[in-house]
Amino acid sequence: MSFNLSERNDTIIALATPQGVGAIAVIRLSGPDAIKVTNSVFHGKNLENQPSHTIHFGTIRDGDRIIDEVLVSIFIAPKSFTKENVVEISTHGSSYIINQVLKLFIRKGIRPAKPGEFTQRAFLHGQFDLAQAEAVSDLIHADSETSHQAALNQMRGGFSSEIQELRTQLIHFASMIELELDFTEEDVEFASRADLRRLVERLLRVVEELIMSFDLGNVIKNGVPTVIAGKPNAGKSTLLNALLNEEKAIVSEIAGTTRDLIEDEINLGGVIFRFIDTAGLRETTDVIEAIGVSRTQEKMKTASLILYLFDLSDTDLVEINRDINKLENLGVPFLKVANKTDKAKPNIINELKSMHPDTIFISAGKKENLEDLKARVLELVNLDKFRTGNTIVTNVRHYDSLVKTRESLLDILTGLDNQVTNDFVAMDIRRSLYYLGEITGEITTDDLLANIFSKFCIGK
Ligand SMILES: Nc1nc2c(ncn2[C@@H]2O[C@H](COP(=O)(O)OP(=O)(O)OP(=O)(O)O)[C@@H](O)[C@H]2O)c(=O)[nH]1
Ligand SMILES: [Mg+2]
Repeated sequence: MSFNLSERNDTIIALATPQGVGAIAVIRLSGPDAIKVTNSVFHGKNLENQPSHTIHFGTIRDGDRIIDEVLVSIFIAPKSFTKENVVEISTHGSSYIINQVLKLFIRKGIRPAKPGEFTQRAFLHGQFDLAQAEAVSDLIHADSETSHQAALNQMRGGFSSEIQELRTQLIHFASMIELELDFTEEDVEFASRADLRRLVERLLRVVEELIMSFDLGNVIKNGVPTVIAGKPNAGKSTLLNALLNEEKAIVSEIAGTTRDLIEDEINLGGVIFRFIDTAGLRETTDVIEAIGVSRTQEKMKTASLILYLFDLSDTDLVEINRDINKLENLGVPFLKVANKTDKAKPNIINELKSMHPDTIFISAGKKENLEDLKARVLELVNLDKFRTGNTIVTNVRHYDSLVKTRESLLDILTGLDNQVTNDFVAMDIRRSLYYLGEITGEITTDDLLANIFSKFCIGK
């Protein structure tokens, strides 16, 4: 997909609400002819004489034929999302009506919008920068409170303004050093090398922090990976099903039922968790099961959280202690979950309570005490981290640019250490500026733009 200049100046149309039947649907137009062409098919007031930000009742007609009774909202350039003339037509939500209206406008010379074209126009007209435009897409796709918050912060410019400010300071140094290049004979120093070093070190700290926030951002977007692990028959699949309220995984009394990883998302208190049911951990001669077991072990290493499940009806405390020891060495936070309280061996619960007071006792089969388990899961992921208004990088493209920025910043420092000549320092600074600019869109190629906006849906 590419956009040429003439395409950027015509008037576009798309359905802005989801496909399918609803009470109402909103069709949006943007471009110089949006109001004029709408007026030519609208019966009611003369829309071309109306002030911006007003709503008008009337009918859309194809010749004499009434297609629908509608409400038309008018936004006059530049006071609109795209900074162009924008019209939003609220029709009744039938796909027949929507198609009739779209066809009518296309016959009148309006072009169907490409995916993300409304947002792209907003970006091209300076409504917001690229990082913010991408946040619009994240916002549309956000399905939990925390991912919504992260996208909202980014769209409001939290992320961008931080980058902008650092970039401005660095530009200042770049210009000073470039100036020195013009005075090489004189041996002057407009830009203090000590100040430059301090700025670069500060920049590095911010960039490092943003890079680190990416892991957290990823978790917010894709869910906290939470592995349910334990011996065969501990009740792992039963627990997954109970949490999901759905028979997702096969449950049976045969040890070694689950072989593949089975996963699904659950929203707990506004945070998305990705629960992963695994093959029971044991030595096995079954080739397929062995592959499952080794996948489980891999998955445990990369998890944010492990639920270590064991069976109260078939428990060996020595074995449990050995497993807990292994988990402690793995370094991933874990919860000790004792399952099958409904058929626990005598005394075992009291013994466990004194040995491991933090054990959570549940019955996955009878869905007992699951609320307690959920609460402990939430506690463990340290919600404060998720709820801060802090800047969080959630976008792979930004992460990439930040990593490259870090490299070039480190190059500046190495250059300063080795007292390289000015033109080398200037070059490294320019490189850092370039990568920082990539994030906010000051430096873009058409390919990059097309790539970003194509990820939107039509009508956005
Ligand atoms: N009484 C009782 N039985 C349970 C409970 N939870 C699970 N079970 C039973 O324990 C057996 C094993 O359950 P699964 O969920 O398949 O166990 P698993 O850990 O997934 O086993 P693998 O996939 O083989 O590793 C099944 O017969 C379940 O019905 C419980 O809380 N109480
Ligand atoms: Mg299973």
